[in-house]
Amino acid sequence: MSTTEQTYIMIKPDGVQRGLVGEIIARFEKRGFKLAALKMETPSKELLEKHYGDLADKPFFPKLVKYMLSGPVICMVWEGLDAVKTGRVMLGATNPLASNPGTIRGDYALQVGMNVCHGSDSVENAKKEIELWFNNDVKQYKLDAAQWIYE
Ligand code: RTP
Repeated sequence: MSTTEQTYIMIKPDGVQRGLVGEIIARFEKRGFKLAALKMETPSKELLEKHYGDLADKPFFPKLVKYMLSGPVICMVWEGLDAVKTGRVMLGATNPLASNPGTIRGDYALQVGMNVCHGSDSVENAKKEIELWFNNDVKQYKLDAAQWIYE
């Protein structure tokens, strides 16, 4: 059992503008994940084009980059058991219309182009994204509550 898996979670400009930062952080904290890195950033076009590089051929790519450039974002690394997969479940489906109630997008979003948050879709991509956004500068510390979270 690996309790040290890390995922990159980002609150997009609409999430910041709508005051959802505290709510999203609270969900990850309450679930039992450990916060390993956190910052607010106004990303450059170059950084976003790298982050979304695999979508460069998609018709919505220019719109996506414009959206992500529209305001500051919150960048986070969360750590814990199955952090990548569980993080995606907590975010909900990419298109909020398909997101279950109880997920972040299912509770707070209506359209795919304003879907509040990003979460790494694989352990491999999480590693790349943590390097890209944090240059791997994540904190290592013991979460004392872990003894009440893991059997
Ligand atoms: P994310 O990377 O933001 O967590 O999203 P995802 O993996 O769930 O979805 P992905 O396919 O990687 O798409 C990245 C983001 O692009 C926007 N998008 N717009 N048809 C559209 O207009 C469209 N499709 C995707 C969304 O903001 C999506 O989160």
